[in-house]
Amino acid sequence: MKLICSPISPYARKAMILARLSNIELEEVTAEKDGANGYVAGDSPLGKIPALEWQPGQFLFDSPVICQYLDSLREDPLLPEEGHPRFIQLWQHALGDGLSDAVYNYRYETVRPAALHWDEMIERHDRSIRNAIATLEKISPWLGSEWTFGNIAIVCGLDYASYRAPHFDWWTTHPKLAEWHASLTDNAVWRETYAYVMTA
Ligand SMILES: N[C@@H](CCC(=O)N[C@@H](CS)C(=O)NCC(=O)O)C(=O)O
Repeated sequence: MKLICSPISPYARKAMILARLSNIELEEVTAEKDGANGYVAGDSPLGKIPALEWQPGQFLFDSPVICQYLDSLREDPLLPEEGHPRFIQLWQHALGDGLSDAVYNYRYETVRPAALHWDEMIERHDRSIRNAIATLEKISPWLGSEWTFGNIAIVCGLDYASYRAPHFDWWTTHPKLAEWHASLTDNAVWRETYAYVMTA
């Protein structure tokens, strides 16, 4: 199967991690951005990545759908089938994705020329990032040190936050979360999918 992606997309990286954990072979194709069209090779009408060619010429999106599909191919799916445990995992996954969304939106508000900055919107995204990280710090003792459906999204969100918004310095200000994060980074799957080159 072909995954249209970018190595720095936290959403695409979730699918890359899940595929590796599940021994699913994906052809990872880096999409090119094309102005107003977004990622044109994405085969998503929204111009976004990731997109997964799950049937010839047919593409699944967005990343939670792709992850649930890849997980459904496993003999032992990570996502519990039903009930409370399922929705806890989906909630944790949404929290990780929500952190990525907030960092993504924050970045696009702040990379504009200063005259176009909208301070209230920057503040809005800043608040989401801080609140998401504070919530993660609180729940970190219960997340466990293995790749669950939720933990995949949380690790991707935190790494993306470290890369795109390093001034938040979440790993210093939230030590329990930093310790939890470290417990999931000493493995081949994390290393193989980590594409960020820190400049600061
Ligand atoms: N909710 C979507 C978000 C995907 C998304 O925003 N991807 C970004 C890359 S990290 C993108 O394609 N941006 C291009 C654009 O919006 O033009 C998902 O989980 O797949």
